[in-house]
Amino acid sequence: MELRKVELYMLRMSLSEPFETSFGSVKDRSVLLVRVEERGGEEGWGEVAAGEGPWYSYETQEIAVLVLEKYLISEVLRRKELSAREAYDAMSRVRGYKMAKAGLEMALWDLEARLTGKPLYKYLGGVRRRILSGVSIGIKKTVERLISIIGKRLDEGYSRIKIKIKPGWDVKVVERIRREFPDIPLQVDANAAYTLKDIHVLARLDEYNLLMIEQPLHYDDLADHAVLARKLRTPICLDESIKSLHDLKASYLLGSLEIVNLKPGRVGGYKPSLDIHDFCAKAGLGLWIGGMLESGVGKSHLVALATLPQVGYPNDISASSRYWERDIIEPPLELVDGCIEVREQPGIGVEIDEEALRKYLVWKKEVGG
Ligand code: OSB
Ligand code: MG
Repeated sequence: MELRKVELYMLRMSLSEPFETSFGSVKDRSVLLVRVEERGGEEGWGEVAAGEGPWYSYETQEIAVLVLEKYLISEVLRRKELSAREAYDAMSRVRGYKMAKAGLEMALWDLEARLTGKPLYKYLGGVRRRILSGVSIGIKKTVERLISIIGKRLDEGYSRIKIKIKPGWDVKVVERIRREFPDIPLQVDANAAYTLKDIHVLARLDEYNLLMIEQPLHYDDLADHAVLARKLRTPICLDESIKSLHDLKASYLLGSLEIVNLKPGRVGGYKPSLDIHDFCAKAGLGLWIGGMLESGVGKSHLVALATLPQVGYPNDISASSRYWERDIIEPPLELVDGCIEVREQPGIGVEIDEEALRKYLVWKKEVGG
């Protein structure tokens, strides 16, 4: 695959409702896209999952642009016969910056799949024609407001509800949800808001038949998660803590988790995601695909990843309309019987809605070439 150029697009989009987690609230969201083009003119698209500030991860969009421009794009451009599968290792001289790497690497996979005429999901080894779609709901002003939003999402047909929790917004909220909706598939995500001192609060969640508790403790603390896991019946799922296969192996040996929330952006792209997938399959760990409020470009990539065989829980991949009034892909992602149907067209299977792209565009630049 010989590349002709790499372009970065910065967009400014507006979420259809604010999203609040234990680390803050977002309403307007910048979106950073990577477009790669090969000699024959075929293109591939990727999205950098980093946020504007270093809250979920140390990575930010501004720094991702810098690292891509200064270090990563040149590593890829100077290798003439680079395949998508080799791209992650080709960037290994750069430590960290997984989200910047993933934006570029995943664009290359999209391009390579398009060149072979295959849908990306098949190219990755996926086996599903539809993926289970869950919805992640932020912290709300009141519990009653949350209850009404959950009701609306259930009416829309989502396969599972995830709510964000933090100290002071946890057991009472879950108790109220269970009173209203006793049997729905429900899970909680703390985004690292607790410590082992809160073990008694977290243990009370065991009463509510949750699918899992996601990232209750510090984003780097595998040991404390192992201690907590021994005290809880509810399975622990790790998100922030798993930045690589190395982290996953250590977590597995320690007993820190039973389930992995896999976000390709967090681990550096498809190559490391496939390695993590295969490890989960061998070790018998649960697996599902998480999200970062991506645009339709990023979400279409997540759909492809969610077709892999070990993925066994609903994913944080909701319909376009759950995030945006107007998404940037054609057609937008839609919910059908609690699922999103996987597209059979080449690559990620959707086209860029050029008019929407122009509407949201803040800047665009070509790098290298
Ligand atoms: O922790 O899973 C998370 C969004 C931004 C940053 C972190 C997380 C999330 C979500 C949203 O929960 C999932 C989605 O994209 O639907
Ligand atoms: Mg999470």
